[in-house]
Order: sequence, then C-alpha cells, then structure tokens
Amino acid sequence: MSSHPPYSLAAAEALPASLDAFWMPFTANAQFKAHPRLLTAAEGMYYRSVDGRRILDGTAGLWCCNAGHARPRIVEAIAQQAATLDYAPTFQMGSPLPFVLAERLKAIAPAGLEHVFFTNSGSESVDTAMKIALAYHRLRGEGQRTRFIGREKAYHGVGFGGISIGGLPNNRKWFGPLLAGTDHLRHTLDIGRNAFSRGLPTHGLELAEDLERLIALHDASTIAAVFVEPLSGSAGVVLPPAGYLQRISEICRRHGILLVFDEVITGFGRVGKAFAAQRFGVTPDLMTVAKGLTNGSVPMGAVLAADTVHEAFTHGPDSAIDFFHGYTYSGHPLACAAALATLDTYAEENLFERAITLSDAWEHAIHALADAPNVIDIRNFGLVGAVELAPRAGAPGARGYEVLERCFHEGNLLVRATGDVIALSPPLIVEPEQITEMFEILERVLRQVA
Ligand code: PXG
Ligand code: PLP
Repeated sequence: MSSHPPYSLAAAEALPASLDAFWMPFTANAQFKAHPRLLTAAEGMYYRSVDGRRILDGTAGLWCCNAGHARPRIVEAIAQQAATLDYAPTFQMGSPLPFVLAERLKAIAPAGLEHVFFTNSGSESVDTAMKIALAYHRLRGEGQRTRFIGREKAYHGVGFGGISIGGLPNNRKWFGPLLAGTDHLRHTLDIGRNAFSRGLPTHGLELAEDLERLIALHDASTIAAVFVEPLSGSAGVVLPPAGYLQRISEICRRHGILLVFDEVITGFGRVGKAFAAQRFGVTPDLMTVAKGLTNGSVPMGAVLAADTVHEAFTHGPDSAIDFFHGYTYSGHPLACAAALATLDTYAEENLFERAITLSDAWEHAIHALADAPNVIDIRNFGLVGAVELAPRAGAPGARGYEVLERCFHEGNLLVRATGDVIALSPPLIVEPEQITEMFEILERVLRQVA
C-alpha cells in the first residue's frame, strides 16, 4: 500500500506535504519553496490562493486565459469530450474535431492562412514553423535557404530552434552552440527616445533596415525565414515602432524570405483583433499560436500556413507523406473541444474587440503611474502594459521581484515580473473598475518598495 493518498479535489486545494520533487520551470526553486505562492482555484477574473485569499488576475495566468477562468462552455466541453473520446491518433487516422477546429481557425485568420498544423505548445509551434520553412524551400528547389533570422530580446519558447532564434541571453548561454546558421535583428526597445510613449513608439522605424544589413551580409539566397513577435511579451513588453512590421514584411517579400509572426501571446484578442497580423495590417506566411487558443485550459498550439506555402507540399504522389513531422498529441480531442468552446466564448462575448474598447481606460490608468518611485518607462498596446523600474545598484531584478511578491501577498494582485519590468495582460473580460483597481494596487506597492 502506498502511503500517498489518492487524487481528490481536497488534495488539489491543500498545501502539499512536500514541495521537493517538483522541479519548477523558470523559477528560483529554493526561494519559491521557502515562501510558496500557491493558487488552488479560479473563476472569472480571480484566482484563489491556498490561504483562501481572492487574487485579481492581472496576467491572464501566463498570458493565456483571455476569457478569464472556469468559463462554463469550456469546462463542459472538456468534461464531455473526456468521457466520449479521450484520445485518438492523428497519424494516418483521425477524429472529427481537429478538422472542425482547423476550419474555425482559418475563418478568423488573416486571408490566405488556410492550413493548420496542430502542436501542444508555443515552443512546438515554433519548431514546427522552422521545419515547414526549411522543407518549403527545399521542395521548391531552394534547399540552400537554411538560415533563420530572429531578433535580440525575442522569446520563441524553449526548444533548440526557438532559443537559437530567440534573443534572451539567459535562455541561450547554458546550452552550447545551439542551431547553426542563425542571426538576429536588433531589438526595438529605445527608452532614451521613446520613454512613456502611449501606444506604439514613434522612433525606431529605421531599425527595420537592419534586415537589409543581414541580407547583405548573408545573401538572401541563404535565408529561409524571419521570425518576429509582433510585440514581444516575455522580454518585458517591447513594442514595434510605427510602420516597422510593414517594412520588415516588404523586405521579406522582395527577397523571397518567409515571414513568420509568433503570435503565441498576441493571438486571440490581446491587441484588439483575433491576431496582431490583422491589427497591424501585415499578413505573414506562417503564424505560430498557442496559449489563448484553448484559453489556457488544455495545452495546445498550432501553426497557420499560407496556402502558397502549403501548396509546395502537395506535388508528390497521393500515397506520399507530405510532411515528416507531428506529435502524438497533435489535434488531441480534449484540446480541440476546449479550443472550439473557447472560440465560441470569445465570439459570444465579443472579446476580441475589448482590447480596443478598453484601451483608452487601460492607457490612462497605466500612465498614471509615471510619477511613482523608480519608474523609468511605461509601455502599452492593446490590453498589454509594462512598467519598467530602475534596477537596484548591483541587484538587477530584485526590485521587480519585490513588487511581484508584495502585489501577491499584500495587494491580492497577480502581476508578472521580468527582471525589473512589471508586465500586465489581464483577461479580456476585465471591467474598467478592475483596471482602476489593478493600477491602484500596483501604485501603492511601488510607493512601498525602495
Ligand atoms: N513564442 C512566444 C512569443 C511566447 O510568448 C512561446 C513562444 C512558447 O510557448 P510555450 O507554450 O512553449 O511556453 C511563448 C511563451 C512571460 C512568459 O512571463 C511568456 C511565455 C511563457 C511563459 C512566460 O512573459 N511565452
Ligand atoms: N520519445 C519516444 C521514445 C517516443 O516513442 C515518442 C513518440 O512516440 C516521442 C519521444 C515523442 O513524443 P511526442 O509525440 O509526445 O512529442
């Protein structure tokens, strides 16, 4: 007999006997386990903590619960689907829901993005998009196009491909030589010229010309694809200067280079349209998504591919496998059910528009923190915001972390801290009064933190 009790809801709501064995991702494990922050339940805009407090969710979990928590349609869809078809293979087999979901995604995607490859996360979506790009060029007789261009400060997940094109030094330096043949555009964060911009920064369009420099260096004929986040979240919210994405797109087109938008954070209403591509009026060749696809409820990601890209894969005999790639859980029935119910919820409640409807209130509330202690920049776009703090001398990140801790324990507010940048990205169901409340709490905390 095991001394471990069976699963029960009570176990999911109680402080575990030991925190030892779970090796937590992207976490200072020792620090966390000495002072844990455990969430045990969630509904709407609020989490509940293990000590019974109601915590206002300022971050939609990790940028994923765009419709808020425990939404009835989604809960019901997952439960019904689990009891009906728990799993079905998608290699040389199928089940209905991935086909239905792919059509739904095509219907809300930018025109031309007509084919959907399912993954289980943003990281897998990025890996998948890189492989589609390489195979696409090879199928068209341009197999020498193997180079990928990413960007400084970019986050493209944690696979070897994603960290190779990514631009966060801590995520790269531990892991050896990475994927060969990558290069990086300069990032677009320029606090010197753009501090406290409301919405997109006006300075920095010329940074798009950095792509011409890399093309001149490597020659276009060696470059498979350029990956960019329309706005980067993980790096501490870095916005594209006005016109920048259009310019990157023009340069890619002119040189036969595929443009990939990594919309893992920006997808599903975060910036006021289904996808940032639509908000910015730029259509990429490939788009990676995850997170908000299922409202965070069941892991799932996808790559949306332009018909022009997919078409290159269709010339073999009918009996030939067209793409040697896939995951055991590509198109998992539970994830598909969750995604379909999520898209229903987004549509019924017009949630994609709310990031525009609420953006004046959001912008006003976040910029009211400009005079709080140590604030050196404030950035906002859609329902995304960041308050950047000056680092403490010799202790980068310490001030940001203290703000996160105090917001959680004293303010009952969940925020993200990336170094000394406090990021907010609430569920799109947020009410104007909750926006006001969030920034009142944050301001109070900022005034307490030296
Ligand atoms: N691309 C982008 C643009 C992302 O933001 C990924 C890929 C990877 O997705 P997965 O599902 O493999 O984690 C992401 C994920 C943060 C934070 O604090 C951001 C992410 C994940 C965790 C934390 O900003 N983004
Ligand atoms: N490792 C082994 C030994 C496997 O058999 C498989 C899949 O069959 C994998 C890894 C890949 O797992 P997944 O398809 O969940 O990514």
